Amino acid sequence: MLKLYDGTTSVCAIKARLVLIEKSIPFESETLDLRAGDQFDPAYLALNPNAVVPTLDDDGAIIVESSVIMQYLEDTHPEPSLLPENPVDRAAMRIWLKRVDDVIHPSTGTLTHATVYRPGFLALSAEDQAARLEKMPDENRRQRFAAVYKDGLDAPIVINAVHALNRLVLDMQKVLETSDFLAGNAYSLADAAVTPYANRLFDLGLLGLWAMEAPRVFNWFSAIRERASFEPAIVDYLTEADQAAFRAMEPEVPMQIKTILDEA
Ligand SMILES: N[C@@H](CCC(=O)N[C@@H](CS)C(=O)NCC(=O)O)C(=O)O
Repeated sequence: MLKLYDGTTSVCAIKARLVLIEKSIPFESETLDLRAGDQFDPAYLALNPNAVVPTLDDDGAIIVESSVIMQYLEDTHPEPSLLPENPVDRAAMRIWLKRVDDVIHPSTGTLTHATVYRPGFLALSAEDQAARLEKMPDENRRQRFAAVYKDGLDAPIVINAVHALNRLVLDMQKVLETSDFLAGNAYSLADAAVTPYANRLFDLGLLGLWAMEAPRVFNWFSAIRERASFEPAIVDYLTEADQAAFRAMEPEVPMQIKTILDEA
């Protein structure tokens, strides 16, 4: 059986889980505790040297990178197809996947770690904080996390992250004015790739900031939440501790983000 190394709230792992569940592919989850640092375990690093989830083990074939995993699952389990039929929509789907990887994922990570996960990091001793950052193999990632743990929403990189997410929602609105889904009129890998990020904006209490400007995004998100894959891929994985971490977020965060948007 396929084995997915994942994390409960991990946006990238959710991309993989959505595709597995949309395609009714049986799989076993090996859930890593990312806050406890399971991703730095040498046995896991041997599978994924980037020290991130998800990682897919298909009978010994190790596949990393969430967008690659999604497309691998499409190749190995082509039915039901999550590829748009025509090449133009297919190209649009690939652009969404690329945008998520290049821009939306780091921007969302910046925002989530500056708000939800910062208190847990700051509660560590200075030595443990330094050790935790040092373990991250990717220098850019390490610098980004160090900046948001130090300054929270005041870190200068937060401004770029908020603008990137603003552009995402507005571009989704534009596309959804003429089609039911992000890459044509059928659900595709593009929708699965963007879902965890829209859901994270929702969980951070931020999606409402675009209620007036992006009504189609709200319709799309409602339709996504009603799909049979949403609960088992996202909601059912949340632990009490995950929910408590999101609930403990400072209530003024949405206003702070709105201020950044208004200052643009
Ligand atoms: N480009 C990678 C990014 C994976 C990634 O950043 N995963 C996060 C969870 S969404 C992670 O494992 N973080 C570990 C950490 O925070 O140390 C992918 O798409 O698979």
